[in-house]
Amino acid sequence: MSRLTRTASVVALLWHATAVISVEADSSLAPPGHDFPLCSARSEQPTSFRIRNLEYSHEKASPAAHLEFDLLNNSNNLTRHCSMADASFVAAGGQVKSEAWTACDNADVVKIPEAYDVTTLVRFDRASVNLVVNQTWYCDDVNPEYPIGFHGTSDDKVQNFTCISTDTVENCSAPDFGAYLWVYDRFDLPPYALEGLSPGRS
Ligand SMILES: *[C@@H]1O[C@H](CO)[C@@H](O)[C@H](O)[C@H]1NC(C)=O
Ligand SMILES: *[C@@H]1O[C@H](CO)[C@@H](O)[C@H](O)[C@H]1NC(C)=O
Ligand SMILES: *[C@@H]1O[C@H](CO)[C@@H](O)[C@H](O)[C@H]1NC(C)=O
Ligand SMILES: *[C@@H]1O[C@H](CO)[C@@H](O)[C@H](O)[C@H]1NC(C)=O
Ligand SMILES: CC(=O)N[C@H]1CO[C@H](CO)[C@@H](O)[C@@H]1O
Repeated sequence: MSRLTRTASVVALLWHATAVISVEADSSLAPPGHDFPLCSARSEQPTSFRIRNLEYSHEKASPAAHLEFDLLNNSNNLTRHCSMADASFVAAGGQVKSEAWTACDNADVVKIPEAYDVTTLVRFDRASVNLVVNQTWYCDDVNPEYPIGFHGTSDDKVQNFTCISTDTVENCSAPDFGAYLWVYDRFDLPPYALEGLSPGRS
């Protein structure tokens, strides 16, 4: 990376980091669900997502399809409403990139580890009706001095996916379902990282 590119990235990072700095100063900006009772214990046992109100819609003239659902993480009782449009959600046509991930809220994912945002990434293959959800979340319910981050994933063929199709649009929905959530990584965060209470920090 050239010095100029590096400077530009640092500037971009600092711009995004404004919110991060206030995370350390304001515990009300800690990631939601972090202090939910038994958050850590549940995340270390077999856990699950609950996926509700799933709807898929593709206007056939459009290169992208829309997918939305509510996602409850049963470890910390946190619900995310995911609403996304992406070309990778369209069936066939060779458009599907197997490694395409779409952020739950369709936003760009900014990788700032210190932000400790709950991030949710989604992959949906219309042909096989396979839905993969990756989420990163945080717990410090046992002791705020020892916060923990978790990476988990679910991978399911959506059951009873039912569609109404016209010449111009395909609309589909599915009944609510529970998805096994495999926690494939657990990582320790710096002391009090989620609280902004670290001694010596202002
Ligand atoms: C979980 O979240 C739901 C909806 O946000 C809320 O009604 C419920 O009381 C929460 N459960 C617990 C145990 O806090
Ligand atoms: C999604 O989860 C899988 C584990 O099933 C992991 O290997 C992969 O790196 C994750 N991808 C992203 C973009 O988080
Ligand atoms: C799918 O439909 C079948 C038949 O109606 C039903 O037995 C099954 O429980 C449904 N599965 C889900 C996840 O709703
Ligand atoms: C498909 O869904 C869209 C958006 O929800 C709706 O406006 C439209 O009427 C639906 N069309 C059919 C044929 O169900
Ligand atoms: C099936 C399952 O994991 N259910 C749990 C969902 O999460 C709530 C709390 O968020 C627990 O009370 C349930 O046992």
